[in-house]
Amino acid sequence: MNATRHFPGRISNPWGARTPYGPGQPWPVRVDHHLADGVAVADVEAWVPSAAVLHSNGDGLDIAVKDGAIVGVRGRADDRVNHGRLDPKDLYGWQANNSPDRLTTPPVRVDGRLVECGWDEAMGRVAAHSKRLVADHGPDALGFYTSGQLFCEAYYTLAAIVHGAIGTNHLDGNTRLCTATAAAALKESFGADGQPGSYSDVDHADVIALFGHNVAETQVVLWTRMLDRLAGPNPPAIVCVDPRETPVARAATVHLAPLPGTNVALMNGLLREVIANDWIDRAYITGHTRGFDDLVNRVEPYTPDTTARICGLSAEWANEEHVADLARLWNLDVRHIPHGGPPTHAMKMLDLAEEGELRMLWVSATNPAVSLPDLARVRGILRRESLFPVVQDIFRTETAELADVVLPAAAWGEKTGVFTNADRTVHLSRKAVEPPGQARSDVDIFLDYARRMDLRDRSGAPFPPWRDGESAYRAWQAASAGRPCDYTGLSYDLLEERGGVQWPRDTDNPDGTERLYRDGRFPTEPDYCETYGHDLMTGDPVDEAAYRANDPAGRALIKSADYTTAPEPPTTRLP
Ligand SMILES: Nc1nc2c(c(=O)[nH]1)N[C@H]1C(S)=C(S)[C@@H](COP(=O)(O)OP(=O)(O)OC[C@H]3O[C@@H](n4cnc5c(=O)[nH]c(N)nc54)[C@H](O)[C@@H]3O)O[C@H]1N2
Ligand SMILES: Nc1nc2c(c(=O)[nH]1)N[C@H]1C(S)=C(S)[C@@H](COP(=O)(O)OP(=O)(O)OC[C@H]3O[C@@H](n4cnc5c(=O)[nH]c(N)nc54)[C@H](O)[C@@H]3O)O[C@H]1N2
Ligand SMILES: [Mo]
Repeated sequence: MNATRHFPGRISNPWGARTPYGPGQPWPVRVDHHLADGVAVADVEAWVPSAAVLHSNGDGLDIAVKDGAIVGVRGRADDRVNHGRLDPKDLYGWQANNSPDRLTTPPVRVDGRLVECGWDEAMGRVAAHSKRLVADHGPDALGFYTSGQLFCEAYYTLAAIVHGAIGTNHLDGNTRLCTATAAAALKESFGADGQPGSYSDVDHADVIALFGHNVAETQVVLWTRMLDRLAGPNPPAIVCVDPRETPVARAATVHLAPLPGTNVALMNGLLREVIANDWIDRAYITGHTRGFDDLVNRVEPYTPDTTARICGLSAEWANEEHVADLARLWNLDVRHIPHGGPPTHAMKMLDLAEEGELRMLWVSATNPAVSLPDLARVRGILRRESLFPVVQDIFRTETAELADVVLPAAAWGEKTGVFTNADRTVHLSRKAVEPPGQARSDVDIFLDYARRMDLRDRSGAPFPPWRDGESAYRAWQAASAGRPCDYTGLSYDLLEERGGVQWPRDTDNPDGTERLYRDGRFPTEPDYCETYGHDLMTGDPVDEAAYRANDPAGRALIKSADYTTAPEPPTTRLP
């Protein structure tokens, strides 16, 4: 029925052949695969369930294994995210696993050069250095900078070690450069950061608006879903807001190209039009939201003319109760868990390192010597004598070259773990092959560190109490119970059997939850919300008393802001 296809031209045509469909119809299955040269499907010894981790789309796939090595991938026809399709990163990204320049043995810096040694020497140095810094300068001398590309088991373990046992707030991720803005906005409006919608919304939408999202090139499989709707009967209209002429812009019904950094003015202008034309559901707004009147006043000055002029168009971690819950769960002293303010911003950690306050920075699965802003300064700080950088990666990256200790990690396909995509779909990725040389999974590296640091809970038992990825995941499931992102129903076995499932999965939603807030109730109650929010203009946090006094009682919070000019407006030299 569904021929498995091999597209040799998938780099030049990332989206593959069209399978058109109409509104409300199921998206047809198209199973893509790619195998190494000379390997036939019949040669594959095992297909190991996994999903793509190289972008936040989470395409379900199986890893092909032969003679203990990854030899290819095949899309999962039954996966809700991709219905079998794979993009170029999915099809070819696994080749990096087999690359000869993978890190296999931990190097440490000796007389200015990185010299390979064993794990004992490398981790021994990291633990000894950490202990010395904590003793001499306190836990805030240590900083940790991680990634959005690891598995849930590794993050939860790292967070438990850093916030729980070491007790520093200096933990940030590359998501700071990335989707942290969207997560923060969701918390401000809905009290929690789960994305309310679902990729299956594409199947019935009349209009798809893509605001500064070049989905065609960055979430390729999601764009094929949109292209298949566009090729079918009654296609949706595409609205693209992007200063550049992207493939999305070329396919769009309407393309608005505002000057970079003028989005707030444009959105305010669009909201003013929507309100002025009464294209709104007043009963829903009254019943389920707070702040609409403020919004009306705020957007009033953004007439089409004003908006067009500005845009250059022709037109946290803040809820005390949650911290106490964590302390109970982890059996730690609540005073030990830093929660006076949000975790330290990555750029702030670099400021602290420059000032000599931060003396160790442990970087995992991110390459800040390439991806942070102001690179000359970043590299200068990483080279400072007073800083002890530890880099945990699968390759000897630009950042690793500046490290005092480099820890070789097992890559995707070489370890088992769970991760979640942009529409809340949770996937399990099973270990398919052994990691090269002495490389170890990220969660095992963090747990080894915790043991060498001799971290303990209040009753003196080793902390974290879990031993490996699977037990870390069970601890995370327990921590998520009753929270908006409840993972308790998403066991490894269930995920292996079903492919992707959207959190939360509970007795009411045995197949996972397609859309959040269908009943118009939002997790904004003061005892349940993840943040009390901020003033969007000044950034000042709203305090608990003020939030309680104006209890939204399960309504969503409509917040608005005036347009302000960007701190660094585009110039002809830096467009
Ligand atoms: N092939 C590939 N895919 C990837 C990745 C990758 O490295 N390679 N990375 C993954 C990751 S980590 C992420 S976060 C996603 C990112 O995916 P996207 O969100 O699509 O991000 P970008 O391509 O960085 O930017 C999207 C668009 O925003 C436009 N833009 C810039 N400034 C403005 C502005 O002020 N207003 C508006 N409206 N638009 C603006 C840019 O012209 C650009 O076309 O991609 C993921 N997918
Ligand atoms: N100029 C510019 N800068 C940008 C962006 C941009 O568009 N332009 N985009 C921004 C965005 S959205 C993002 S998300 C960031 C991304 O920036 P980075 O986080 O630096 O992105 P990557 O290069 O993907 O780095 C990931 C690192 O993790 C390693 N790695 C892969 N798998 C594993 C594993 O299993 N374990 C371990 N320990 N390591 C692993 C890889 O070898 C790689 O070195 O860049 C941001 N910076
Ligand atoms: Mo990103």
